[in-house]
Amino acid sequence: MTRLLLLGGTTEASRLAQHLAECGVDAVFSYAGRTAHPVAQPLPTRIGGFGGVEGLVDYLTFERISHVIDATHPFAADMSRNAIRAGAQAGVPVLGYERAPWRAKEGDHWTHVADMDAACQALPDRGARVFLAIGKQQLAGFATKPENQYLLRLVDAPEGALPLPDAEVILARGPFDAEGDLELLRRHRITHVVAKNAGGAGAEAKLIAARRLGLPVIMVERPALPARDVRDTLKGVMGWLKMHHAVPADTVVDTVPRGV
Ligand code: 3Y8
Ligand code: NAP
Repeated sequence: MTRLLLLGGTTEASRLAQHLAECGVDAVFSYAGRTAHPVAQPLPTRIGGFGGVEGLVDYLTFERISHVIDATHPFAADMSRNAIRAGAQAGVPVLGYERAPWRAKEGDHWTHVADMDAACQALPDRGARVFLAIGKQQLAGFATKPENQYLLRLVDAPEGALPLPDAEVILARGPFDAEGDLELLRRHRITHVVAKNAGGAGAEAKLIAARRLGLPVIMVERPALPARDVRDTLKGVMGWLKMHHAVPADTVVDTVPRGV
């Protein structure tokens, strides 16, 4: 009996949820509860952590989950690591639905760094106008360079003071478009962009805009994950589900992207 757990929170997860709903597959969509009003999904949806690996093992068991599709963001490494471990303990197959990392193209001026501390070190000590397009969970480290000006793009307004003395906040959820991000970088006279190597289309706009303006990008590489089954397209995910007899052999495996 097929019952999928879809760990979401990305554009790809939302597209897969749409396809699974259209195919009538029994699936539950899961958000961490990071944002106040996450986008509604066409599947039954749970919100909040599971309670670590053990909590996820219990969830898989009690909810009789037959397969897990981890379509979380490449920087949601704890969730992915927990899913791999819980799946192994519960005997439930887990697939990573992981978009390929971005690669620098002609005209890009990227500096690759391993983590946020290195990203901060790569910035000038003062006088830079930095677009910190990394959300709000990893801002504290940039307080070591308070003489730069920071532009933050967040999903929800921050509760309380930000750890940066000279920061401006704009609220937006994405997915974003290149024209909008070009206008944003110009309006704020940005000199540097800091980005996570998220991959996918939903956050690439700022990189396209930075290329057109010849701006340097400090690119934070994604955390390493343990070995696991991985597919990077919706068609690949549906093929994996068929291989595991989780969906009927005649299930549609490809869709025309719905605006994403
Ligand atoms: C809660 C669900 C969809 C999913 C849309 C994608 C695209 C827009 C780009 C910039 C970069 C950033 C951030 C970003 C993007 C998509 C995708 C993506 C980056 C939502 C969502 C949730 C989150 C969590 C949030 C983090 C933050 C990161 C903002 C929903 C909108 C910076 C990552 O306030 C907070 O605490 C925000 C936390 C994790 C990173 C951080 O460390 O702060 N995403 N983002 C999910 C949950 O609760 O499970 O609210 O609807 C999803 C999306 N965010 O359905 O179309 O697929 O990548 N999200 C990064 O990539 O650097 C913005 O501004 O250019
Ligand atoms: P994380 O650091 O890897 O996970 C921290 C804890 O949050 C997990 O151990 C788990 O709690 C819970 N969690 C994470 N994702 C969950 C999900 N989809 N459903 C239920 N619980 C979840 O995660 P994160 O980086 O904060 O990301 C949180 C969410 O935002 C994910 O859905 C991710 O796809 C989305 N997102 C993240 C980023 C990013 O830059 N990190 C960007 C875009 C979207 P328990 O241990 O209690 O189970």
